[in-house]
Amino acid sequence: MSLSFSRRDFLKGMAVACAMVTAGCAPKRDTQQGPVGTGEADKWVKGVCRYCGTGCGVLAGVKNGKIVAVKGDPDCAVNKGRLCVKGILLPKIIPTKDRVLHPLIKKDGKFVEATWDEALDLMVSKMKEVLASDGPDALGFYGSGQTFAEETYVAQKMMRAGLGTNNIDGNPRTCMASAVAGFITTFGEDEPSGTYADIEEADTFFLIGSNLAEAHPVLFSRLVDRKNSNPDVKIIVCDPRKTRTCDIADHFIQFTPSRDLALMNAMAQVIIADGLTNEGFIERHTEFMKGATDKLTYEEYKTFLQDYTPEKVEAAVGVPAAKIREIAHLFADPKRKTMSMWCMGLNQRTRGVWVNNLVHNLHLLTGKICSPGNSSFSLTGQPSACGSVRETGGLSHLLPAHRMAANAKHREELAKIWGIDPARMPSKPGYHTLAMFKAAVEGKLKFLWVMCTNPGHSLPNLEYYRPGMEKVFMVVSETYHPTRTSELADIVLPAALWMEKEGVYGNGERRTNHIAKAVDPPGEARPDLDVLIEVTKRLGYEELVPFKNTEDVWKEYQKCQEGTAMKLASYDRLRKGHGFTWPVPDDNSPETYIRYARPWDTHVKEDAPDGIEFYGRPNGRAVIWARPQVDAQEMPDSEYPFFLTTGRILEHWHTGTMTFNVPELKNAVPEMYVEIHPEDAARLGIADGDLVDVISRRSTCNLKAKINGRGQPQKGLVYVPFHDPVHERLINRVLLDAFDAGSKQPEYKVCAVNIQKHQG
Ligand SMILES: Nc1nc2c(c(=O)[nH]1)N[C@H]1C(S)=C(S)[C@@H](COP(=O)(O)OP(=O)(O)OC[C@H]3O[C@@H](n4cnc5c(=O)[nH]c(N)nc54)[C@H](O)[C@@H]3O)O[C@H]1N2
Ligand SMILES: Nc1nc2c(c(=O)[nH]1)N[C@H]1C(S)=C(S)[C@@H](COP(=O)(O)OP(=O)(O)OC[C@H]3O[C@@H](n4cnc5c(=O)[nH]c(N)nc54)[C@H](O)[C@@H]3O)O[C@H]1N2
Ligand code: SF4
Ligand SMILES: [Mo]
Repeated sequence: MSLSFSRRDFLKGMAVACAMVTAGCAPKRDTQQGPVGTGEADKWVKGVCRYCGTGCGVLAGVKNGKIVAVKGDPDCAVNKGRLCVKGILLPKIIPTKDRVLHPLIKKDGKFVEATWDEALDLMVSKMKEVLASDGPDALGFYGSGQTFAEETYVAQKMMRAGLGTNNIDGNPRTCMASAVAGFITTFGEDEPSGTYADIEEADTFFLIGSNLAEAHPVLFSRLVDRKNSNPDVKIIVCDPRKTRTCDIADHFIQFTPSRDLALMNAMAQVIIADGLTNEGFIERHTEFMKGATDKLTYEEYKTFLQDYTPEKVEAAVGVPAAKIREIAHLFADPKRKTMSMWCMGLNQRTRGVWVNNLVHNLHLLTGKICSPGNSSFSLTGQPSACGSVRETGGLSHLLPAHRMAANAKHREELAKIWGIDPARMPSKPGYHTLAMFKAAVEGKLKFLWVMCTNPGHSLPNLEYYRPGMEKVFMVVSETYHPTRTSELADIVLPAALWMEKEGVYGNGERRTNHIAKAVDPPGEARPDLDVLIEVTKRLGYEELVPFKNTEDVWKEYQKCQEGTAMKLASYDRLRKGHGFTWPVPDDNSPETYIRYARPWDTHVKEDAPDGIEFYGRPNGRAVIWARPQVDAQEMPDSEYPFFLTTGRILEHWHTGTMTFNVPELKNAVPEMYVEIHPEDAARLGIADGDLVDVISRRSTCNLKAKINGRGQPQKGLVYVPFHDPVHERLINRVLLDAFDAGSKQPEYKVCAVNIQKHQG
């Protein structure tokens, strides 16, 4: 090997190692981070990281009844001992000055401490009053992908079987709803076919609308390891903005926001035209559709794609035709295995479901699915959006174990398990998130229980929705106070935090993992599950909650899984193990690596062709969808000439209640900012650090300009991380609340704004 060659390799290796450090991960798999904290721990208790959907296993070091350190669980397959900077610093979110220690009741506009009895008496009497005066649909529950599975399971049972309404929704609506609908419309069942283990098998990675380096840092470090271990691995990153994830990209595709439908249709067109399809797979395992019931022939689909040749779309998409051809060939190369990963760049869109379908299309056309390294993988955001909401039935249209509220057979099955008259199960789907908060604004919703989420900060178009939160009688179960939601509450209930209670999380790769209780909660804070059970009893539905502990809840929940392809591991196995990817058909079966394919998934018929069967679909075939390009609801115009997109940074978590409490994270990025392209900034006389007005049809924010920062938007695009709770920087006031007609997920990723240097 020549000197120049090895030097280039060395430099490339360095760039990759630097990329991992910027992602807050140690560069080597075998260098386990030491625990942070003070003193030696007396014992180490097994759990899962509190933050992202990666689902890293942790060990919490306990001394004198306090968590003094956290380290990665070396036996958890997700992270093998590794953690990112937020995970390592977890002990610091617990003993903070803004923990809520006692129930609070608002009297004459001021919060006063109350006993649990006083708070629950008031809450339950209000619920009964509303039930009597306005009926069950005037009550609502707004939950979270950060609760434990047991908590959401009980919450939805209380709302449906108890109160008699499907008005239970949660923040996964703002996060995963388009991915759910994408999986269901394509494969007939929710959640990915593969797991993270595909990262170590794939040769080509197609990342679109995911900033893995900042939002899933430990998965990013696995990707970096994969690239380091094999020089032939190629990474395509598609994003309207250059992000830290692009540091390891071989191809960075910077396209016009919301034009990725055209981009992927063009890739499909190239794949077919250039003979890169897997015709046998298409023939045996797929069918073509356009509307919900409109079948298409393969020929008609090819005709549909004629509008999307790379040459026809290159100007609109902002990517040269030759580049589109190049990445289509790389994606489809029959000698390579391809894994796609995406997240909010696709889901948070008015065409979120369609754009999810289009990624699946690319895998189905090439047959690159259902084998190791070939995977169409939607990344999950929250630690338990899958485990606690998609699986337990925590959305207004869902029932436990992937059943549907509108399906009479599904309701009957559940009523039987719950020992109630099926007539007690409401058939009308409840309010989805934005409809629920709109009903509060309009005075139709009279009572709302918010648990483990902060909608007063995280909903879009806040100038419209916040007054509704003030108007409705709102109970907020929270660990910290004040938050942008708890400040609007009538009652605040103090919640035990992560590892102050026992429960189960389910991560983005179908991995169910158990968190043991390590320490007692402070003050009078209680686990949300205890409060849910007590409120259900006080409402008079004692028979619905015969649960003494979390395991009792799990056992009943497991009964709901009988006869489905979504069977989860037993509590005993979960307690002892380090997570199991479902289906786990019985106590002796191993976890499942790949769904819909033998030998892994035993739900597949033994004689299925190629050992593959998409059994969620009536005919066992996955759908290749003809979905046209449709732009975002609000595109720039002469008055609002910029695209605004919002998202995340490594150090902070959502509404900042936890991460702004950690000095190291807060000091790293103390306030949020607006990223601007240098040419746009120069044209408008804006220098780095200047205060800028970000103005939309809804509202205005003032943020400092960031030019050539860690994220670099294309010309005509600005980007704001949404973590800042301070009014002037609370960017969700500026966003519009358009949503996908199918998934009802809001379009956080695209709207139109103007920017100007702040005067005075
Ligand atoms: N540090 C940290 N990590 C987190 C979180 C956190 O708050 N902080 N939250 C977790 C949660 S709940 C979630 S949902 C995930 C989110 O994880 P990601 O989705 O990876 O993160 P985001 O920053 O929201 O958005 C990803 C990218 O979408 C791009 N984008 C904008 N418009 C478009 C478009 O039109 N098309 C496409 N294809 N892309 C576009 C943005 O430029 C951005 O880089 O992160 C999880 N991990
Ligand atoms: N502009 C913009 N807005 C967005 C997004 C975006 O990309 N851009 N993304 C959307 C997405 S994907 C998501 S997931 C949402 C997230 O939005 P939210 O769910 O509103 O944000 P979090 O800060 O995660 O809220 C969790 C709350 O639960 C509290 N908490 C922590 N542990 C416990 C517990 O054990 N029990 C109880 N009761 N409370 C607890 C925390 O203090 C915190 O206030 O934001 C959405 N909003
Ligand atoms: S990657 Fe996600 S789950 Fe893992 S330590 Fe970081 S925040 Fe926690
Ligand atoms: Mo999310």
